[in-house]
Amino acid sequence: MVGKDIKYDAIIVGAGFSGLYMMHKLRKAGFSAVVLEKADQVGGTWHWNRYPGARCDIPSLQYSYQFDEDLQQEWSWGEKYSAQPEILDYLNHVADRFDLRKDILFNTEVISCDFDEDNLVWKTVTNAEVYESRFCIMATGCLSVPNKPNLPGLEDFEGELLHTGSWPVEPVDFTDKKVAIIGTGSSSIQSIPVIANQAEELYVFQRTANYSIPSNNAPMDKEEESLVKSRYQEFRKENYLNGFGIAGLEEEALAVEATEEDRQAKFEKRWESEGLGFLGAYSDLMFDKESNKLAANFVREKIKGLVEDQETAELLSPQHCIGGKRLCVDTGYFKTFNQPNVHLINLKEDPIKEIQSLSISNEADTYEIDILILATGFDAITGAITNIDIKGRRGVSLKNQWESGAKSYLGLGISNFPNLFTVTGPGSPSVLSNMVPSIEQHVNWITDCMVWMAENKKSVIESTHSAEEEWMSQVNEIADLTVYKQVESWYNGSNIKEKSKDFLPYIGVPTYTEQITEVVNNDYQGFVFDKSN
Ligand code: N01
Repeated sequence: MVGKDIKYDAIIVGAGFSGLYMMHKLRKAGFSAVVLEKADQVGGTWHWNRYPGARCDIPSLQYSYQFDEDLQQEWSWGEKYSAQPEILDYLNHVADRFDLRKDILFNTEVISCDFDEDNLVWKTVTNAEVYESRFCIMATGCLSVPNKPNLPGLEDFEGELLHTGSWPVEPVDFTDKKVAIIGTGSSSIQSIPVIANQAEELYVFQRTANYSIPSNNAPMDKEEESLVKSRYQEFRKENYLNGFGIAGLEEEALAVEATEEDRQAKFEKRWESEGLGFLGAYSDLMFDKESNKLAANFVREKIKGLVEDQETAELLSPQHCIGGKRLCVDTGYFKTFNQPNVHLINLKEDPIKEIQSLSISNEADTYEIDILILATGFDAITGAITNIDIKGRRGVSLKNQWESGAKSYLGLGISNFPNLFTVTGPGSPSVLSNMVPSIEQHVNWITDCMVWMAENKKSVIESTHSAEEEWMSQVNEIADLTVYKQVESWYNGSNIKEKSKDFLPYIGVPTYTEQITEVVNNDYQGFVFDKSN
């Protein structure tokens, strides 16, 4: 660290979807800003998650920026659901098209951010320099810090050790290799069919079976593309009115009131074509346990039909509420278990005892392997923020403040942390919405706020403790009405032992949108400006 101080209006941490748009928007509004990015290129999540089969499960025409009409008209997606390389190409295109790279510092890891109360300045320390700014904006993503479980003997493994969330840039060749993969969440469910086609043997270590719906991915339907592009702006606006911010998910009918025939027909139709939209077949699937069970039973029956060996089918059949853990969308996942080189190991019955130099053992067996893949998820939603040593007023540490539960007002501001914003932070729809429009909504809100502050001669904004408490109560009250809280998942921190078990995403894009707009209309109610120390 050379200690050279540089003053900006804002420091933006991260050059993924959030950081790139944040930079563009602030620059256009006349603010000086710089993006600090740990990687050597743009992309964020889409840079790090380049495991085989990585693909978005929100339709490409919706998982894209809307801030520039020419961009959304000119860019053409190749498939209904884009694969990771195409999304990364898109982000590179955006970075070039809006000349963003000149304001991004790559290979720059943020270590700490300290608020200097005397000078009302954030000091951001990186592996290279110290930066000074009035605002600090965390565009750090919700799924950026890989969860590496403390498995016995892991440090002794001498083969190739990989994590789906920090996959190497160079392609990994599985040919003639014996491979083990631990975890059966979205990342694993996407990568298993691809790896199984190359590897000599693939051992899948499953703790909890997961629901997955076929993606039925296909080349982009040009007619649909033209239709959407002919009314792109209205289409995007309509999507903000849907619960998850995604088109086509909503139905008003209740599963419990429908006839068996109607349910079978609706579930079948959505199984055949909708991916994540399967859960939109009826409006009560995420609210009523009985309705949820009907949908879950349908998927379990499908698994029985897809997997030849019925003992394996039973093991692959989840027992929790469908959608409680994030629903997965796959390309041939269940059928992969019909291949003779694919083996399912039930960790619930027989956990991993030890990892040795080139093998994994449980009580029953020892599996010789060359490659070990951890598909064990992330320290989600808060991990990338608490990984940075952030200190606010009176030296209060954010990590400590969040130890008994992450609290934020609107998922945008945190009490004791003046002029610090989070893009899609805890308490906002974030991971329970289409991330890209939610990111754009936050970036626009933050920029408008900074412009308003400049126009109204305000230097410092900070959410109040009471606003934050009330907001997080609301987040939890809404979640209480759903099945989300009845399932252990990364939505509620259950995947990380040390983490407080709070449900963090706000469920319901339309009500959220109404409320953040109302806050602005009421002169940023719940925030205070220029509070004295
Ligand atoms: O991670 P996960 P992921 N021993 O947390 C298991 C997004 N995403 O990377 O359920 C053994 O879902 C764990 O088991 P359990 C998407 O939002 C999107 O797959 O805790 N197993 C689970 O099976 C997704 O939800 C796309 O019992 C252990 C798995 O590891 C999110 O990223 C694609 C273990 C982790 O599953 C995370 O998905 C991919 C241990 N010690 C990802 N620790 C898109 O399509 C954990 N597990 C856009």
